[in-house]
Amino acid sequence: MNTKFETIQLEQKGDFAVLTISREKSLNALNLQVHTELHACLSTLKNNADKLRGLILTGAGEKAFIAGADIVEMSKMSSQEAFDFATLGQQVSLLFEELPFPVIACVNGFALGGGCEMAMSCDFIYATQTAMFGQPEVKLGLIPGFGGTQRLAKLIGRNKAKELIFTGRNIKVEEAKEMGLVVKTFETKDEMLAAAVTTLTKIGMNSPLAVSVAKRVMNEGCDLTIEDGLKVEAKYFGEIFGTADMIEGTTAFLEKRKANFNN
Ligand code: DAK
Repeated sequence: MNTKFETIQLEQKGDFAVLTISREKSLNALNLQVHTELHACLSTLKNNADKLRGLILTGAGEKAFIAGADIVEMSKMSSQEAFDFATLGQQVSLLFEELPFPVIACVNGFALGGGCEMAMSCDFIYATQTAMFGQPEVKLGLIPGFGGTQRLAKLIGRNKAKELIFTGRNIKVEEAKEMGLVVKTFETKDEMLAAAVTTLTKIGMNSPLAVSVAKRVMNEGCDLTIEDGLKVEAKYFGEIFGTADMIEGTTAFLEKRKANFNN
């Protein structure tokens, strides 16, 4: 896998990888280069998915996860460049959802605008006590453009999302957790990263196929009516039947041993 990038770092640790946005001087703001490199990196991970069981997304340093789209760069964009930038950003957010293994956003410090949106395109969010979330785009005469109007409403409910997006206010980690945006909080970044590895290790002991199918069904089905969502669930439930992982999992249960999904 090509892991040589300038604005991001990909570090593989056994079955897992840690992807770090590395523009610490600009609080890891997302410019075109970050998006271009993320797109290349995530496409490679998607095409080599059999080599990984999970991904952690975080920001370099202690102060920010991602402080949003790069306002300096964005302010100079033409309408066409803004459209291309938004399209690439949206493709990146979809790539996180399409990866066939879990992705945990580990939020340290500011996750604003495009940063909050990037975290929401991961499967779930861990955060430190210093984390701060917000969609301040309306303060800049913009609206969220990397899926924030959609994903935030789906995650915390439309009314709460409207209140956050219309006011553009930042929220501290306690409120983000209370709203269901954040799953777990930690004192330090190191503690959070270690916990994310522990969680991915636990998930990694389950059937990788079943985890990836569960992710796909939930991403595809959760926005449908309950009837249509159940149809998606039944379709994939049928497809997973008779697979090597299903046979190993059920056989191990009957033989009173731990399943080994590595074969
Ligand atoms: N972009 C570029 N540089 C940034 C930045 C950003 N988003 N955020 C911070 N920086 C830079 C600062 O300019 C400063 O640089 P120097 O002056 O040192 O060169 C450095 O990072 C440190 O920041 P501060 O000095 O401001 O640090 P403070 O602790 O005082 O404040 C802060 C931290 C996070 C509260 C503050 O920096 C801040 O408010 N930053 C902006 C946060 C923000 O508004 N984020 C949302 C950006 S808008 C779209 C698709 C997507 C989007 C839009 C459209 N399409 C559909 C077209 C997404 C939009 C956004 O994300």
